[in-house]
Amino acid sequence: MKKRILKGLSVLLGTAVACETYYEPAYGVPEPDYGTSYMQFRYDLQGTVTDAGTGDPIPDAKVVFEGSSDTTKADGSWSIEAWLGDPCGDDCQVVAQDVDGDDNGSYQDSTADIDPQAADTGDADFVQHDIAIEMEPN
Ligand SMILES: [Ca+2]
Repeated sequence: MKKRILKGLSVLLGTAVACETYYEPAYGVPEPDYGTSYMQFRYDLQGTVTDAGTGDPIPDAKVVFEGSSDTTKADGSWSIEAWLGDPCGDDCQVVAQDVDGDDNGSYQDSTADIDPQAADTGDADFVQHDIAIEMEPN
């Protein structure tokens, strides 16, 4: 009885080892994957953030697009390069946030719909450089 179990085990183990050995080469050679998960669309966005009341530029505001962000410079300008797995289509938005509190004024978050255009040339897939975001003072 004990012998039969041992024999059975060795057969099982032998099979397992054989299977592993047999399949191992398949793991060592990654197959090319042309699925959509590897498609990336580059967004090249630029714009300004200004005070909705005075038109003055707002420095040090945070501008966010699909998880990528930039901080506005002294002249209110910002630029974001983002890579997305899917084009944002009709839902393209940027959000400006006052992240420095009452320094240089206090502003409400502002969301702007944008419409980046597919690029014919260059290496950016979608481009928009004239995104003007106005923030309302609190
Ligand atoms: Ca502020």
